[in-house]
Amino acid sequence: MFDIQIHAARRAAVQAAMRREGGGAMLLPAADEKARNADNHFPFRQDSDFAWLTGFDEPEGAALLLADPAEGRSGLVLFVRPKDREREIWDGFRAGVEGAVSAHGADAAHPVAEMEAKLEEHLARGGALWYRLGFSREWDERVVRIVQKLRARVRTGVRVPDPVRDPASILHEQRLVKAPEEIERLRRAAEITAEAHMAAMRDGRPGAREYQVQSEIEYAFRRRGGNGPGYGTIVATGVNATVLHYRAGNAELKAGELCLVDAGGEYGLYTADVTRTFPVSGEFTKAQRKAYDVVLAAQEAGIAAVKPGVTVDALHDIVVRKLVEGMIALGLLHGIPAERIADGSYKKYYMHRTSHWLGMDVHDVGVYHVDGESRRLAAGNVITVEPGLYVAADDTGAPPELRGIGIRIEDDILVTPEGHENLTAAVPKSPDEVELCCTR
Ligand SMILES: [Mn+2]
Repeated sequence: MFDIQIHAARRAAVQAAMRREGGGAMLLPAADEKARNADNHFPFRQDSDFAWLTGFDEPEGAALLLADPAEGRSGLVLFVRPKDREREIWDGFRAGVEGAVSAHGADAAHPVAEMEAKLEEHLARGGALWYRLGFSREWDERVVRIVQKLRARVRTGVRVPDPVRDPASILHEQRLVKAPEEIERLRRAAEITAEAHMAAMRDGRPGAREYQVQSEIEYAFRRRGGNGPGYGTIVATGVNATVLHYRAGNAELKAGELCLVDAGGEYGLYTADVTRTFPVSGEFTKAQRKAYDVVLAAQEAGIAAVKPGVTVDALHDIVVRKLVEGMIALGLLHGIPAERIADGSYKKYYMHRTSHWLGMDVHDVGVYHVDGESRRLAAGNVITVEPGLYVAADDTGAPPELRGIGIRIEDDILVTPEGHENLTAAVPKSPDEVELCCTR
């Protein structure tokens, strides 16, 4: 992950925030290996919170972070898989309890087999337990068991964690503001993703299948040292582009169709999230270009507005306004923009939100509302701007040449002190650039 000092500094900041809120201990489970079928597992991906805090990249176990460690101690306790010569021959290196202490800055480490008993010891001091309920049933039950065991011992002087608080209010607030080393990872993810999208435009020709375009994209991710896609790659040609969560299937790309690609490469646990829509033939029809220009104008207006202090809702409103003006110009809606915005009829063609946070998770952590109001952007936030226009194939109210097309354009925007920086600006976007890339 990152240098050990970076994770140590993050933990110190989290501990300081915990102390401001009354202290206690934060319990973060590591990700487990997930079964795919029979005795096969999905490729391992560490839990983002756990990885952000510890930098420890092995499955199973947990981290316990004490708000108030003794002088000279880090306050980090790790529960890890123990060294096991036999298992390491089959599955690879394990840091073990020694490595968790020497290489990862833990005060102490214990094998996972002792986790429950050791957690009980650590949590017998009372105080807040920062633990995210409702994420893993197995972990929820473990925490309940520990609390029950401690309660049964209260007459011996032990205390019970109280209250149980969501670590998100501390951890996710910090993850929301990206540090320079995180922005560097996002830049690498963006670079790899730009190459992948250009490959898709180049190879997404008539006769190609969606899965072939997907394979070009994911080849580009991996070839450049990325982990692979940060989320399920969408390659949707023709009417498939009107299905918002369509994955790459086996449909054939046909001349005259638009192909929508929503794909982002993950690099060092940070992911890009980019959507482009290109003409399979290499050339937009007149009607397609008009519709494309509507989405592009909305997206550019949204990006232009990104700066510290602007709310997430304000971005959405700017984008919706532009889209609705365009929908009227295209003959999809009638009347005046303010009325169509007020009655929500545009949602037939644009039904999703414009932005989400981006980082280690594609829909990254961080609340969108603060004190009941839309959150204001701050320097270091990374947000997507992704307007779309989707016309159902059977929409008899729409001009025939627009039926069955889906267009979305999405970039990853870093909020800077001065305004913003488009991290994914290298991915061709103007219709001329896109056409050029398609025919190269
Ligand atoms: Mn997105």
